[in-house]
Amino acid sequence: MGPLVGIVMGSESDLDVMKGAAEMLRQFEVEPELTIVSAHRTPGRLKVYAKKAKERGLKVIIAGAGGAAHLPGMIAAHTIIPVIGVPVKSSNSIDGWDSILSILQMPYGVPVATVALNGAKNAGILAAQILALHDTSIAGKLEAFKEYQDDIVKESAKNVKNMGFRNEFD
Ligand code: RP5
Repeated sequence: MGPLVGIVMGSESDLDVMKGAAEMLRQFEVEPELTIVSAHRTPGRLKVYAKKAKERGLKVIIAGAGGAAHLPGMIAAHTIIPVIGVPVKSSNSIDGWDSILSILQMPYGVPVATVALNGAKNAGILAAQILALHDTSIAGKLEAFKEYQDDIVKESAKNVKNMGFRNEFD
C-alpha cells in the first residue's frame, strides 16, 4: 500500500521541526512519505504534488513552512484532501508570527487546519486521528497513547507530592 500521509516542507531547513510529524506517525505504525516542496521556489512541483495527491492515495497532507509560509494554503487550494499546516519558526521568520498568520488566516473556502508554532508532532497526531476514523488499529494505538499521557501526568503529580507539597486530591 502507498503512503496515506504526505509530509511536505518548504526547505530542508524545516526538517528538524517537521520530522516530528513523521516520528509521531511512526508511533502509530503509519509510515508517511516526506519531501521538500516550495511554494515560491517550485510552484510547478507544488501544483503537481497537490493535484496528484488524491490519485496517489494520500488521505492527509501535513505541510510546514516558515516566514511567508504559503505552502499549506497553496496545497489546499489545489486539493480536497485535508491539509494540516505547521508554522515553522525559521531563520527568515520574524519571531514566528509571520509563519503563524500566513498559515492560519486562510480565506473562506480554503481551510487549513493550523497547529501551533513548530507543532509538527501534533500535526502527526491529528493526521493519525483522521486516519483512525476508518482504521480500528490506528484508533487503538491512539487510545493507548492517551492512557500513556494520563499515566505520565499522574506519575508527575506523585513526584511533586513526594517533594512535600500538600495535595489532598490524590
Ligand atoms: C520557507 O523559508 C521555508 O519553508 C523555510 O522555513 C524558510 C527558509 O528557507 P531556507 O532559506 O532555509 O531554504 O520558504
